[in-house]
Amino acid sequence: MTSHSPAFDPDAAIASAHQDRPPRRLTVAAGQLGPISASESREAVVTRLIRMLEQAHCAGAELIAFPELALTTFFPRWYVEGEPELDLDSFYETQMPGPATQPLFDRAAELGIGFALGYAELTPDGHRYNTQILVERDGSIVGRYHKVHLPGHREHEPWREFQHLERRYFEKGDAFHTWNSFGGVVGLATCNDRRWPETYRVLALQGAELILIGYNTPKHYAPDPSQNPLQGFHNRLVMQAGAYQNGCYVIGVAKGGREEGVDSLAESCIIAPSGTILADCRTEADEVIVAEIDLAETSKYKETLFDFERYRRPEVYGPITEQTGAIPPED
Ligand code: CDT
Repeated sequence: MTSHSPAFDPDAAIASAHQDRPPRRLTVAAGQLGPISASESREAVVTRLIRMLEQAHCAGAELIAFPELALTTFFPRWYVEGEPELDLDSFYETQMPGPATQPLFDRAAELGIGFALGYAELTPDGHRYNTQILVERDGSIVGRYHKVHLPGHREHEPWREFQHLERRYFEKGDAFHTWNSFGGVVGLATCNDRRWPETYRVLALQGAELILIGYNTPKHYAPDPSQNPLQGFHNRLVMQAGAYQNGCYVIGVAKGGREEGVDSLAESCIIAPSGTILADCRTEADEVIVAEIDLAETSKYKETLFDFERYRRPEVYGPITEQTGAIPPED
């Protein structure tokens, strides 16, 4: 007589393990900015940020993500040499918090809401970065990130309608980071980083469950304007894929609208690890969106299809870190 013991079903085991996992709920927000003019003061911008912080808090949020370079106009659109009326240094922060930003930190700590904020940083030893910080609910800075992928160009290119001189005005960051915060593992990335799959994967390999991405994306792409009508599609395509393929929540938050004559994409959104959109902005102005997420839900993807430990094949991925450009086969 044969006895049949029930076959081990790994998917059922994983599903039941998920059911036992306690939820780690967090209400998060994106604080999208409309345009900031070149003449707008830091104080005026900080007032706008505080208003959104308060709205997010009223909606129950404990964390709000603000955009890239959220304290000033997007100044890399100007070539400054030969334009002495533009005082470039005035666009950088030498202190964080500084006199103009301290009220944002104070109000956030008072309300018990954390935030991510992008700004141009000039360090005491003279380095310039496109920086993003993560601030906990008590007002302490838990992480600082320097943008890794700097798009655009270094020299004046007068054939363009406007410049994109991030490669002139910033140095490249040299690492992605995550931090234990907000009851989970949070990572930061900035604008152009979101187009590169390596960004999400390197963050997810450091355990990222929630990735906050601020952006300034002009709708006009001078090197290939055929991409212009696809800007919104590409924005979602990359962030939804990044979320799904790494079992992470992603918040993408824009500074959108027409700023100093340049139209920028808005379309901020909050994305689940399934890749679906939980909330999205409908305007190109200051706008807050909110979603309740459960960080424990990330395990549904991280422990099944994208169980890195079980399925990744790093021994086959050598070219990812060994080369930058493509090397096609020789004839
Ligand atoms: N800020 C930023 O990184 N913007 C880029 C546009 C680059 S076009 C020269 C982006 O990827 O959205």
